[in-house]
Formats: sequence, structure tokens, C-alpha cells
Amino acid sequence: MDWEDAFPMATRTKAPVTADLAVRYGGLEPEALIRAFRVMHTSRRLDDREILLKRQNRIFFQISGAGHEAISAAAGTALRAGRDWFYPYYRDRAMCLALGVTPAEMLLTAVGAGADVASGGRQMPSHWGAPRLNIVSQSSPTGTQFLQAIGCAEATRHLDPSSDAVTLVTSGDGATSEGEFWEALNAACLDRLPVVFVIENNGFAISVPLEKQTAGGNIAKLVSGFPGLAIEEVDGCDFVASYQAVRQAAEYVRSGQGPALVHATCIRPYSHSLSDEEKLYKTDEERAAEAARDPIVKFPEWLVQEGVLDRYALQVLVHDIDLEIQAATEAALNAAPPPAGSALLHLYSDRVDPCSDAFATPPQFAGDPRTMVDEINLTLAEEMRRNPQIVIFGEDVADCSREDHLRKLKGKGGVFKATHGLQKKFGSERVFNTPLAEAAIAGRAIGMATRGMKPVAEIQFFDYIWPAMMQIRDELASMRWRSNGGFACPAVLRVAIGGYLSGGAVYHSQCGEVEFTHIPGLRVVFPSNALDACGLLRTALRADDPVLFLEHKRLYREPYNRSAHPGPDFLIPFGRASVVKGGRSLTIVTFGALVQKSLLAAIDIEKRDSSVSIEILDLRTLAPYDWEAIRRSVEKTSRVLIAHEDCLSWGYGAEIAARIASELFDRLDAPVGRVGALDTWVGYHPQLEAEILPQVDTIVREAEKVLRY
Ligand SMILES: Cc1ncc(C[n+]2csc(CCOP(=O)(O)OP(=O)(O)O)c2C)c(N)n1
Ligand SMILES: [Mg+2]
Repeated sequence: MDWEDAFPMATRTKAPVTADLAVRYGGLEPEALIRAFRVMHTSRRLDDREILLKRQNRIFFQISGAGHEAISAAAGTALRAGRDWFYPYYRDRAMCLALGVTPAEMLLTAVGAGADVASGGRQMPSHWGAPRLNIVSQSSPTGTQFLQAIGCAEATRHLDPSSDAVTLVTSGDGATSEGEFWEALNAACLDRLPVVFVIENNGFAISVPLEKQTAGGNIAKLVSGFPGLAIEEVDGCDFVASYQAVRQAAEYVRSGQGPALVHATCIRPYSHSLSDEEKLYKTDEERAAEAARDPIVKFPEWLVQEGVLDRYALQVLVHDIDLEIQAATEAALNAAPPPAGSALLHLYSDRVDPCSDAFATPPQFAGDPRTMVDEINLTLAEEMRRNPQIVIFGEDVADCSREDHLRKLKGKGGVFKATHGLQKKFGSERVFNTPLAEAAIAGRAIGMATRGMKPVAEIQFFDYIWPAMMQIRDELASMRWRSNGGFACPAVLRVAIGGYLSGGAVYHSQCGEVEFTHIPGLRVVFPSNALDACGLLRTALRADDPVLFLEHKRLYREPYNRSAHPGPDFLIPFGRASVVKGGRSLTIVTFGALVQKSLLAAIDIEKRDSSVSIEILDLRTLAPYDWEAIRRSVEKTSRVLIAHEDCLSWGYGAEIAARIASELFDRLDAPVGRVGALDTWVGYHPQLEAEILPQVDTIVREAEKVLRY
């Protein structure tokens, strides 16, 4: 509807308001109300313009903030750009405008221009992000932002305890059904974190209505038992009321009493997105009732009634906004697309290259041989001393959560003792237990890392990493790329992995590293011995990329893989295999627990046939991996076998075998061999486990097959 049709009588009828009257407007001066109108109207006009452009096929996706403008602009007005931190969702166009994202920038995002500040043309429109304003790059999964906001608020506390910065996170009503929302509320209330949650409830999640979404139909009521959580219920179509609600929430949060939640009801008049047609599931009556609350109509009506603006001034403003959007549209349509050949930019840090020689420092051995778990513990301690931004958290990683008892007890320090004593050494602010919630552990690490901390989060068992998978794949690994280098998450996730435990069974023995090596942007490290664990962990901690650091449980305390400590500056670059044993007849490419088994297999074969010599490569890092070392070795031996602990089909060996077949085919004297677990779960009974996981004999058989061919 055109504004002039909507307000034919909107001429100035009252005396202009004075500053005193601002009290009536929630503390806002008339100028602030006019600015809010400008933001809200611009927001709607931009949506309208994008819808037009989408229909003309000049942009490729559209999702609007229509109906959310009042609460969204209010949140952006109540908080401080560049000082507070923002995790908005796709309906928050008005918030972003209020914070300082320009219409020109939004339209550059819509066309996917290379100059788009949010993502350089990599993300859909309305996936906000602006480093200069502290608007953290937003992704598409609903709800992941909640946990990152927790980590961000923790970072505020860690980096500057005197800071009054608030972290604001928003979502729709539907996203509150995600477990991540509840994990975030629990974490926020446990630590009384300075987070304002704003739930913009438009009554639908695509086509699913609230009563099928939220038990009892009111999320504010549902969360009312969370201790310390301030709750504001507000009409999210009313700008002034919404502003007051968010401001009060922010004040409460700043006072240090705990987090706050604003539940704002609003409308969604433009369907879910341009791919949706709400007439299919909303009646005309429902749609008419929504239209009657439309803030874009009601707010200017109210401004005129109050005498803040007259009809003429409104017309001038609206005209001005139209001109700005028109100019921005023309500029966007003429903007250059992302440069050809730039697709891999910002996948990894362009500042720190963990594969470079800068990370190749020689060991300076001292002391007695130490186990792999001891080396991990010592390396963590050394790096924590060196870098105050390192914090360690996860399930059971602290020595004793009850501070009063800490001195009296030996302390837990992880179910494998990898972090034992670190809380005692570095304090409970830097080493702490979290609730049992893996998505939260990963999400909090992401929020902290985005702020420049170096979180080292532990996932207790690889078998339980899956709740964190969305955070790892869709957030941790994509942040730098999707924000075109605007944000990064160089967190380290340490994970205990692997079998050969005699009794570990299905859920304490899993491998599955390929699920992660398949993720662009993520480094995956898998050391087989104490020395490599030390050097590679230190590299992970000094690198600028997210790292999944896999620690094989069976290798933690093996006598054969011990090492004297190589010193506090020992580093191993990523992407460099180690030649465990030289040979000329066959190459075995392996890593983790199969390094030792391959070695025993090689010794066995060589003992029986002295004409054979087998080369063993321990890859050490799986992403990136050392193709040059594989190539060199295969060119020398002409026969190759890839051995890993995980299931054979679709396993890590499949990719290496395919690459060898495609690039080294004419150097081979035999088909590529592969060894892996049977394609099933790891069984509890040791005999069953032995049958399922690859053994020395399995490697011997496959190696002899390749040698005989
Ligand atoms: C994890 C996840 N599941 C599903 C989707 C698809 N999806 C996108 S928006 C949406 C509905 C969200 O509803 P709500 O949270 O109420 O926000 P609204 O769009 O109504 O503002 C769904 C199901 C998604 N993006 N992410
Ligand atoms: Mg909704």
C-alpha cells in the first residue's frame, strides 16, 4: 500500500513535541523517532525493491523483514553499534539499518556483488554481517547463533571484565524449538552472562503455527523458570514499547544480574520468503488481522497523531528514502560480481600458514620419555602460559568445579587426564567444566574465537561429537569463507577418538575422521605418537584456522610411542607426513593406531622375505595431507596400500586411492590396496572387536597381495 493512500489526513494537527515529552516516548527524542521511521520505512522499501528485482531475475533470493521492522529497529536503536555485539537473524534488516548498514550495502548483498561487505557475494541476502559494526556473520541454520552469542559474551568478560558490552541475539519463534536455544539459556543463566535474547514471534515458522511449535504457545512463559533471566513481553509491532523493552533488558544485563529475554509478537505479511505462498496455509481473516497491525502503517500514523511529524515532512522523508534506494539499486546492478578465480579465498587464514617452514622448529629434547597424553597436557600448559587468550573447557576437563575443594583434592582433569592440573595452574576462569552439551561446547568456542580468543574445547568422545556437528560444519569451518574474511573462528577442538580398547564397543570406539576431512575450511590432525602430538598441538594452538585435533585413546599411554619432551617451542607444520620406515617394494600410507600395526606387519613380511622392504608414511595431518610425500614414495616403490582404522567403504583411503589412480596410474605395478575396518560398528566382546577392526594380520595379507600382483 502506498503511504499517501494510507494517510490522506496526515497533516500536522498538534503543536510540535518538546524534549520533555520524550519521557512519553520511552526516553526517545522526536529526532530518534523520526530516525526510527526512516529505518523502518527504508527496511520495507528495500524488501519491496528486492522483491521486484527477484521477479526480474536480477537477484537470486529474497527473504524479507516485513512486519518485524518495529522490534528490529528498536533493538538496533537501543544498543550500540561497534560496541555491543550482534547476532541478528534474517528478518533483522531494520536492526542492521539502525546499526549503520547502508541500503547500498544491502543491495550489494542482494545482487551478490564482490564488494558486498557481509559475504562478498557468497551468502544469500539478509545473512547479515558487518565487522565494523560488530554484526557477526550470520548463517542459515536456525538457532546456531544462540550458542555463539554465549561464547561472545564470555569473550567480553574474558577480554575486558570492566566492559559494559552486551551481546544481542535474535531469532524467530520457530527457532526456539532448537535444542541450541535451551543450551544457550542454560549456559547464560549458569554464568549470568550479558546476553539479550530477542524472540521475534510472528506466529509461524514457515507454515507451522505457534500452537504446533511451542508447548503452551508462549516461549516467555516456558522459560520463566530460568533463574536470573529477566523477561520482557512486548508488542513487537509497537516501536516505542519495543524500544523500552530492549532497553530495559539491556540495562538489566549490564547490571550483571544475568541474561534477559524479550518476547516480541509481530507479523509476517510477505510470506516466509519469495519461495513461499502463505495463502496456502493462512486464511484471509488471519492475513487481514495481521495487516491491521502492520508497523509500517501504524507507526507513521502514530507519529502524525502525536505531532512528531506532519504529512508534508513524511512525504519528504519517504521521497528521500526512495531516491536513496533508487541510486543504491542502480549502483548495485552495475557492481562487479565476485572476481573469477576467487572461490578459494579466505577458506583458511591468509595471515598464518601452518603448513609453512615457520612451523618447522627442531626438537630440543629433555627429560625422560613421556606418554602421548602427558605430552598433550604439558603442551597445553606451556601454550597457556604463553598465550593468555587460551581457555580450556568441556565435560570434566577441570580438576574440580567446586573451588573450595580444589586444594584438598587431586582433581579429575578429563576422563583421560589430558587436562589434569591445568585448572589448578591457571585458575577456574581459564579451565572450566561446561554442561553436558556438545553443540554448546562447539558453539561457545566459535563465539569466543570470533572475538580473538583461543578456545580449546574438548569433546569427550568422538562418538558424541554429533550434537556439535552443525556448529562444526555449518559455522566453525565456514565462518571465514562465508564472511569473505570478515570474521574467523580459529578454535581448537580436541577429541578423543578410536578403538582397540577391549570393551569400548559401539559408542566408545568410533573413528569417522572422513566426516570432517570432507569439510572445507577445517584442519584435521591425527597424531600417532607423543612427539607428533606435542608439535602438532602447538601448531594448532598457534595457527589461525579451526582445527579438529584427534587424540587416539589407545595411543594415549602406549609405551612404544613415548618421547622425551621436545621443548616449549617445538612445532610441526601441518601437511607433512613422516617416513616411519624407509623401503623400496611397497608404500603403506597410514595414520593413527595403524602406524604401529603397519610397522609390525612390515617387519613380519620383511623377516620372511628379505628381498622385500616396505616404506611407511604416517600422514599425521589428514586435512591438509602430504600428497608430495605420497607421490615421492609411490614413484619409488610402485606399489601402495592405504591402511586406516575406520570402516573401509567411503573411508579416508578411498580419496587417496582415487588420487593415486588418477595421478600416478602409469607409475603403479599393482592395483592400490586398502585396509580398513569391516563396514559395521565396533563390538563389545574383544573377539568381535578384533574381527571388526584391522589387525596386523589384515595388513600383512593385503600387503602381500599387493606385493605379489
Ligand atoms: C536448522 C534449520 N532447520 C530448518 C531450516 C529451514 N528454515 C528456515 S527458516 C525456518 C522457519 C523459521 O521460523 P521462525 O524461527 O519462526 O522464524 P521466522 O522465519 O518466522 O521469522 C525454517 C524451518 C533452517 N534454516 N535451519
Ligand atoms: Mg516465526
